[in-house]
Amino acid sequence: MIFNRSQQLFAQAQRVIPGGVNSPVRAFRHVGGTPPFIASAKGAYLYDADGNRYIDYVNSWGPMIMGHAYEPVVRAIQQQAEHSTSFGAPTELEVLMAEQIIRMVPGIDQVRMVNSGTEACMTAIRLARGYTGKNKMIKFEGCYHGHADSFLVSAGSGVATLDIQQVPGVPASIAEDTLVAPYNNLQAVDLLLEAHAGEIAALIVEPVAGNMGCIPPEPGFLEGLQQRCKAHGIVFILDEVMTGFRIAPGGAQQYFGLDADLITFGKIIGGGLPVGAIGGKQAIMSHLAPAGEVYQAGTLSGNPLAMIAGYTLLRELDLNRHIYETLATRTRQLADGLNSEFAKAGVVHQINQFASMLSVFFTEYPVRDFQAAKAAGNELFKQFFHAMLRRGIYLPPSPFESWFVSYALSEADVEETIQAAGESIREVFEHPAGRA
Ligand code: HOZ
Repeated sequence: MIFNRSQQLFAQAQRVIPGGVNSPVRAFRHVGGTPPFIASAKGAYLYDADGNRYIDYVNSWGPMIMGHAYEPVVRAIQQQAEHSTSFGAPTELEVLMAEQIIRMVPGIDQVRMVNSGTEACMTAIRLARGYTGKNKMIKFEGCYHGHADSFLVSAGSGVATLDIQQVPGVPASIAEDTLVAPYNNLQAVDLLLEAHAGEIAALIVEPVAGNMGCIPPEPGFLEGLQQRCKAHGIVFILDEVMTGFRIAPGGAQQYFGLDADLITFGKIIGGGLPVGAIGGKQAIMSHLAPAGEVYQAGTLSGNPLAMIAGYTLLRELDLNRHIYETLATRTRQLADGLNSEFAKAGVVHQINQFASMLSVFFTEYPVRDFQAAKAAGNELFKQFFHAMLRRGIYLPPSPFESWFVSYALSEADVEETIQAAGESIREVFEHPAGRA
């Protein structure tokens, strides 16, 4: 594969953009090498600036659930653009969008649109604090809720990928209000509840973690959190930026039969355009300005292009619910195929799969929390990653990110990926000279 144009662009980018990218994981710092600069994408495939084709397992970190440049979404955006791209004033589309989300996700009374998952989580915490009059919150090691100050403690995603222990610029006075427990560990939560009785405003969790690789919740974990939040008057927040509309039409709230107080959404509800949202119970949501005094605002919030893209995608998902079964089946086929190739090559590994999310960890131990994810064989991951990339398979460039499968991925693509994985793992083991 030739990467000349990407190499040129990366060199050029590093002169004018910090690290050459607009979001850290993209820089390939963890795996090394040059990130392919993407020129276009269609369906299951990405095409880079050198004309290389890749089967995409990043899918813009989740939202491309139907594949890239999905016709109904593209057409809707084109038509809306003719009517202007921003008003900074209310539109009918925002109402339709809120109604659509409320129809699909159980237990939500109201929705506020924002521009990213970060904004959604940041607003959810402010709202929980304003509503309860308390400051502290509980989050889980390796979970990532965007880059607002309060969340950058023991965070996954790029913070874990770059191995940043403490983020400079986050005041200690803010970080100390963030209490951290290991994922899948209710006993640790109980200790925090005891030590900080009456001080905790909110508990936020990724119902299926996707920012320390994919780590599913163990049976009873989410239900246990919800029960403790209700018992202690703590606002229970599900961060569904990754799981929302992906693991089920109504996300984790529906899949696990939960009743969260607030749910945050991102990416997917913009069909790939920049969007986020907070949904939740009226009793809490009514504290947001202008109904209440918890302030939050944005000129681009409810942007018409983002609304039409998201509304079109959500309606398609709502009307074609069979796609969730296909997505899960295809992802299971992928997991089974990878398992068998790694086993044939004698490589110790764990594959965590949940619906259309998946992660490969090169370790013999089950990966159920951040410590286990960090302990998994990262050197092997890097070599495997590059061997796959050379074979046209685009994986997340970090073991701390989940793979995402799209509906555009065919059985033939899955087979191509499994074959590439077999060749890659053999190359890494049998021909060390071929290692990246
Ligand atoms: N933090 C994002 C995934 N969890 C990556 C964002 C990006 O680089 O686009």
